[in-house]
Amino acid sequence: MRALLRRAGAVGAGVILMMTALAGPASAAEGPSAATAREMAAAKAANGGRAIVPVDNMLAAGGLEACDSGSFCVWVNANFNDGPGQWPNNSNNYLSWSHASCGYLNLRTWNNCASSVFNNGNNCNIQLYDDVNYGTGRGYYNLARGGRLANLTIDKMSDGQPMNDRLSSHKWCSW
Ligand SMILES: [Ca+2]
Repeated sequence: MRALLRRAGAVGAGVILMMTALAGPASAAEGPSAATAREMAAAKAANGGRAIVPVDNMLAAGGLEACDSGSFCVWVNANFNDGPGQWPNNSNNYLSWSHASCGYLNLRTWNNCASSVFNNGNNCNIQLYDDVNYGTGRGYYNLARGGRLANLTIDKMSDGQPMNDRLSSHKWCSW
């Protein structure tokens, strides 16, 4: 009986370990912005309730200027934060392009992850798609050369729905 109880205890510990392992990706999926917000709140509390002014060059790291000339760029968060993922060429499936902070629900890829975008191309407009393989049926968006969208929750695709966390492929010079 005692041995059985010990074994049950071991199984219980195993379950707890498994749950801990599962909690890892879930907390990572909330992205750096939530973590940053928590850190800012903690810093503000530690500073006697006075707001902490972010260091500009820290926020700029990975921002708009990190997008290479000639590339189409995407970021995990609004305002060109956390990225960029960038492509000088077409991409027919963002599942092929990994980015850890996109979270496990997106298989840690750029698929359905972008929240701000920049067409830093040298020659062409670009068409963005909800679907893979440049499919227009689920919604697309025409972005002119030089065009940048800082918050995809307010930009709507052809189906009238916001573009945030939907992009799955893009094609240059297509409209
Ligand atoms: Ca999609």
